[in-house]
Amino acid sequence: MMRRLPLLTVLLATAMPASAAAPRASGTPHAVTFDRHSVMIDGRPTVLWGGEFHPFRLPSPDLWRDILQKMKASGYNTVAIYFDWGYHSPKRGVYDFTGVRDMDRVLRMAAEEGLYVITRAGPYVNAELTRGGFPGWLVNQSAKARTDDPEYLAAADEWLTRINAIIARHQLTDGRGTVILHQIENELAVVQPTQARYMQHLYDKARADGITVPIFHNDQGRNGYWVPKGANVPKTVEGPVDLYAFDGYPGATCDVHNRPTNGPPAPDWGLYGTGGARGGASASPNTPGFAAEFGGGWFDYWGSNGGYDCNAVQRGKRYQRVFYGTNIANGITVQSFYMTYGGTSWGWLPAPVVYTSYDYGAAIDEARGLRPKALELKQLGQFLAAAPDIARMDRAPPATASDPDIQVYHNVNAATGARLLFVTHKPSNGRSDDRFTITAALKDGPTTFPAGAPMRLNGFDGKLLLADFRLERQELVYSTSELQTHLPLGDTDLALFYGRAGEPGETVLRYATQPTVTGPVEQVYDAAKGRLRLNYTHAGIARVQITGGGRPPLTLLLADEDSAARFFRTESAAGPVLSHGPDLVRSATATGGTLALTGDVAVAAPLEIWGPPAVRTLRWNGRALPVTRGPGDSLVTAALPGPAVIALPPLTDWRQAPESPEAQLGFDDSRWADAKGARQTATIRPPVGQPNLGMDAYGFHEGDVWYRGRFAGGTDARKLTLHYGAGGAGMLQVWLDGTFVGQHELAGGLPRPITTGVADFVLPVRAQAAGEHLLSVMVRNNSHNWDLDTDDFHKETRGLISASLAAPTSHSFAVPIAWKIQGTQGGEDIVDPVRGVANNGGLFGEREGWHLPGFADGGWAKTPAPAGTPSTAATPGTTWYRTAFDLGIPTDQDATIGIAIGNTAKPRSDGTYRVLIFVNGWNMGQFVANVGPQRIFPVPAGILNHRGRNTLALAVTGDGKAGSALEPVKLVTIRNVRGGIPVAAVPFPSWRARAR
Ligand code: IPT
Repeated sequence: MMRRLPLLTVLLATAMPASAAAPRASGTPHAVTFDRHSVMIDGRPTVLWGGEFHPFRLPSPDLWRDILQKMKASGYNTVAIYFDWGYHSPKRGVYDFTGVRDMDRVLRMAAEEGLYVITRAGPYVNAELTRGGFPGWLVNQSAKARTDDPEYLAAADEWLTRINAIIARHQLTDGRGTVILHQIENELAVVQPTQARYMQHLYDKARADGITVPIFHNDQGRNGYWVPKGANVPKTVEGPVDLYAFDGYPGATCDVHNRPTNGPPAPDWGLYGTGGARGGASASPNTPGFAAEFGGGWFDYWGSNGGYDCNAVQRGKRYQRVFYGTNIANGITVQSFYMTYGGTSWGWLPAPVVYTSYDYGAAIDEARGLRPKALELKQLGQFLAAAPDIARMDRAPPATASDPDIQVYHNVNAATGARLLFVTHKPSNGRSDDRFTITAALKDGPTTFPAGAPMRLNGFDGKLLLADFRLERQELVYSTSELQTHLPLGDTDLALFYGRAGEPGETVLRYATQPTVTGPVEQVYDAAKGRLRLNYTHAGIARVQITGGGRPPLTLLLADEDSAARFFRTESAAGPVLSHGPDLVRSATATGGTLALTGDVAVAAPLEIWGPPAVRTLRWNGRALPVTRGPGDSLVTAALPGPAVIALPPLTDWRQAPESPEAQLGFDDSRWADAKGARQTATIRPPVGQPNLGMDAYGFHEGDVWYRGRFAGGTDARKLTLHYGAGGAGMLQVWLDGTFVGQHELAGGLPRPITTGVADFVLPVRAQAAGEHLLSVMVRNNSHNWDLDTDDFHKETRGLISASLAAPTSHSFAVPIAWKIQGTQGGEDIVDPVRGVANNGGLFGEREGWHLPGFADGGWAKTPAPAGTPSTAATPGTTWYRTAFDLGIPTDQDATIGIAIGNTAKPRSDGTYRVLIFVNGWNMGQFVANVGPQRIFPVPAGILNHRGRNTLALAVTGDGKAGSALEPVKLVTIRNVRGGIPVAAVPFPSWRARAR
């Protein structure tokens, strides 16, 4: 039963921008336009507050909803999604949008969960993906990528025709979805005429394919590249876009030892900027400030010391307030944080610059848990939703602080009169502890506040304050506390303000006559000005009731920062609901007097809610809960139970089998391709006269590739030199006539990894004996480079580039070698279309299906545990281990279980080996013992069967030296809550079912 709203509320509601309303696929078309301030939906200025999420980095489609719900609950109204061309296309003309690749599904879910979507379809995306998202087969084009060369355009159009059609089905503009903006290309920083024509082609193609929302490009920094035509701003490059957007990752980072560095202050990339296109003021004055990517963490690299937790802190709490707050003050009304959920670069997705985990230090960690910074983001996002006036602000007369170490940005919305006062240190990376007052020309005239105890800014911090602001049916003169949210509760209004624990706060409201105030605050009523001043200290949650004074009653919740961060706001059909207690509130459904909430509990706590007055009974995750009246107008339950501890089985009953039979003389390679004459498109080429050995030319793009080379023995057959390309922390292994000769690894991770190398081996003397000899070489290709600089870097050769066998002093290629090559089973005609192109390389075991559930490993040797003891000493080459285990995670719990290898406290081992980890046939990542840093590999529910049988297969490749055996392997619980959402098993075709 809904109460009738007073007329004033109805009027305010219709004037409310859409950012306050949840977007849905309503069937009703919406106009998406923009002006210099903001994007507008049906004419209503709207701040888009977004975060990046890559469905391809979470190969369990039901969990996409989990991420989207967590984003929504964390205050976002927008999700930005890259689409990875290569993920969908194993072969020219072959595309797959099913299962884990069902992009219709993620766009549908985003609409169902009430998030706008920014689609970023490439063709090039970067994103720390192998080839920056280009498909494997594209490296075989001689046309330069990201130009208007017809060969490249024809390939790009294959992809665009398909992905544009999917996106076009989910646009806000026709009411069938919530796609609101669309990006073409990504960071195209070469701006020659061929790129201009290419951009025009992409724009025209998107329009021809039915994309009707505004189109933009993401500039690599504020270069002014690809700004809308007609603004004539010096030093900019105009192009076929409707909006100009840029990315930026300013601020503090972490050094190689994970020590925080004190970075520069937050840049003024909008209203307060100076210096033209590259400096401050907009490169595109007629379109909104738009940061298509702004640092929400940073990626981590092979050989690091494990930088994600440090990045989460450096680009986390307080950084967000200072940097994102500075953006807000600069009128950047479209902001999207990269990443919000990074996830996992499973299989062969990662670019050489990253390892398996793409956690990114993002607000939602790889195991799908909310980091503390997510709770702060929620406060910022809810603030923007609560203050839609911010979508349309300009600089107001300067406000000053009484302390020179403090700066105050002062903006005003000319239509509503609302003011934003953003307070930071001067410069904003200052860390001093300051107490001060602010003087600003408010509606009432020049005002110095607070009147009570001075404001405080202690350390690296920023505060977004409001003044002259309409808050439901109340009028805020100013507050030194930050607004988190406000909502109507029938006849009463509620507002939640917060501040740093222990700091003073002052809130002034306008009342025609003196109201009655109850609660732990000091009050002063100024009858002349009609203003009520409240003074208090932020500690816990103070509840204040204000009645009378000529307005509807107001409940003020005045909380300290951390207490406020635990409130969730959800929208039910009967009105908004504010909840406190659970660790996540996903949804609220009102039916009559019952309010049904869903969410997660990590630690048992009572639930307290403020919601529509008709609500009398509560349900939590489907169960009815007895409620009592809380203090004021809330309802309170007994403690909601936390999760039960999950008992994980030890991994026992292993079976083990050696592989690398390709090294043996008797191995049959008669069906392998001759590596002698393929077309050459790679950027690194062999010396003249040498064959093209690069794996891609033979249709093998991912993971391992094998070569067998035959030569005639002789005195020159002494020194073998192999030039090869293998991506980040890649390697090769060499055998002569079945005997292991050695291996070579691409040294070091470093932020920019070494991706090619030259390996020298002195061959055993038997190579000099007359007759035919066999070289067997396995190259572990840890992926292709990105094409960040538009220089075809993604075409750098993988596999062998050239081979020379000669006397040590000779520079001739004395001994000819006839090579054969074999990689992924089927090459581009992948044999496992369910798991897809990223799942498999060309290990013998992969070609034979040893990684798959149901593979008959009964004939393999039993081994108690694949631990690195002398009795299980390693052999050079690859050895497989298989086991199965059962899980029985309670149905009402959500957990993330990981596979852990060795001593998880250390980033690196002494042994030289690496492991491909297959869970139910899905390649969940690579452990490289001597490089690191990742030792725990989260496996998403759905890939992992939480309630039943699982198969684990490990392909261990090492140098065979003592100490290079596999270290102990175990299951670990990374995260565990009571709650979650239903997750269906991701299909895991077994060995029997496999097409062979
Ligand atoms: C920029 C890219 O647009 C994005 O795809 C991703 O690579 C990201 O940043 C870094 O994680 S790259 C730019 C900062 C050079």
